[in-house]
Amino acid sequence: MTKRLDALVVGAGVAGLYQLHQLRELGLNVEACDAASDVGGTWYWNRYPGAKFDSEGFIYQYLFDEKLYKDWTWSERFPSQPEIERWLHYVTDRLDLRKDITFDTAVTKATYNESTCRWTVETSKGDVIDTRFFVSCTGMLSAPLEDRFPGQSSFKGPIFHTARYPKEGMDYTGKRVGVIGTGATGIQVIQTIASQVDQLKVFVRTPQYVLPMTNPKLGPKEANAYKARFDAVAGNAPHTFCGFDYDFSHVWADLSPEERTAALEDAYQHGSLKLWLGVFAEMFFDEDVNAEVSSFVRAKMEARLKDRKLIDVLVPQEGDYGFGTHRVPLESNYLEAYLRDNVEAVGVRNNPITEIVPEGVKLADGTVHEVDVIVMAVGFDAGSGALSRIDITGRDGMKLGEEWSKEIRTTLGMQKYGFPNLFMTGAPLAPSAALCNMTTCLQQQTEWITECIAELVKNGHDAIEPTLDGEDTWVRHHDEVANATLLSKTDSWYNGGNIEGKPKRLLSYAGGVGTYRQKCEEVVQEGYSLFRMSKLEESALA
Ligand code: NA7
Repeated sequence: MTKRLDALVVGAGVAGLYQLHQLRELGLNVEACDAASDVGGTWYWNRYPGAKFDSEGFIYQYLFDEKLYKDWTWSERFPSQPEIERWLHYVTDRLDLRKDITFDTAVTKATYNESTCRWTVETSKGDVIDTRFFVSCTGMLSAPLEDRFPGQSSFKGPIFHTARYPKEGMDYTGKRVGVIGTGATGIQVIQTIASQVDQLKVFVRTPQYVLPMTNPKLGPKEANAYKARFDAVAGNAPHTFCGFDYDFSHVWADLSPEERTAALEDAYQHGSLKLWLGVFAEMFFDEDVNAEVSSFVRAKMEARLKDRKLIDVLVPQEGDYGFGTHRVPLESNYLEAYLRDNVEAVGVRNNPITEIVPEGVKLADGTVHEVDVIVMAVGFDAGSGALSRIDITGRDGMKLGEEWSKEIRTTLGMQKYGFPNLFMTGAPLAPSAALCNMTTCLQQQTEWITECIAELVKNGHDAIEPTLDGEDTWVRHHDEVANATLLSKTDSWYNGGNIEGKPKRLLSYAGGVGTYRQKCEEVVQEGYSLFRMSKLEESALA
């Protein structure tokens, strides 16, 4: 039997939970579904050892409800996955969301019907849903690159992607473990399991700049102190460059060399992402500034590693790529893990992994590194991946996956030309994980979508879709901002460079969270410029 809804929210993570709440408050007949067996999204799937925030807990929370915020207490500055998952359960229960969420249900197909301005959505359970609004909260980093190497299925031990880590955990005692990948995820895994395993081989391709995390436990005094700052945080974070509590604090040209070093040192000691996103904005635009900041971070890393061979494999060298031009991970004694006798860094930049064989990991020169378990921290098809993996057909038979395999375009990152009444969060060309505290961005995007749907309903319209001109305008602006930065020059998941053949474009909007919010508001004030709202009879004729 076909279920009829006003809105279907796909995903029950940070965005989906709040989106469901808002659309329900609006009075819509709305439900959510999720492929997972419970709420959490990213924090449901990424349960690998050491998974945790790189954002401070107090800033990652929802800011729309002061009591909801203050009734939850974090136990440490950068909480770990189990605590984060518990927080999302707390939110779900407080907002009584569970009754409207169907779990273990993936959307497999969605087709727009021009004669009704509605979507027909099919799920892995065989359900068919007829909905006016199809709201994707599927996450920016939720399509794992699971099949990365030939021969994976031949491996004789457990092999898994970090985002599909076994729920029951793994006992590493006496095991020889291989970890492939040293992005933010691999680093958390490596520093956590190094002392648990018999032997750890880390396969390192591109060296990675890292910053140390300072992660004190929070007692009642510290918790009360951060909660007392609620108004300041809620007022400030949505308007900063990256949605954190801090913003760029210094102007490079105004400082002497000594003052610059002092500012960098001060931010380094903060033990957060501040050195990256809260000191010098010039670092993102000016190659000379970037080179100096890169050399500051490099010196810190080299001093900890000491060993030249390790430095060559693990530390980006001059001319490699600039600090902060892709995701900077925080770490806790990650570099020191390589100083242990049971840990080996295997450089695979010039001797790549060619295949997985039953005994382990085989490199181009024929060497086989024998291991019992392989952890693949190899990343995601970011931004466009989750929706491209669903068979989505819009107007005139347009397929979203096909469109994005040619060029990744959206309007404000929240809609796509040719796909009326499809709304997206955490999608390409909006600020997202790359350069934004995720909860700050997702709150704003879901609120914008709710306001847009309310406006549409109020005016008796049936459909909204970007105009082609509108989409061109946004893509042009996005590219102008992106190309003025050094971000587009480094390949990583930020620009699709981690996947062969993926069209390149910076996936996250680089103009800043505050600016993006302002632009979204301007579009509303201008009567949804960039978009076209239509009534059923008009849209059927169009
Ligand atoms: P990332 O940041 O995309 O990192 C993936 C890592 O895996 C990175 O070190 C890659 O090296 C490595 N990788 C990928 N493919 C290969 C092959 N074929 N051989 C060797 N090494 C490989 O993913 P994460 O999960 O760490 O982080 C994603 C985001 O999730 C993170 O930024 C947070 O925002 C949350 P490469 O750099 O491509 O040489």
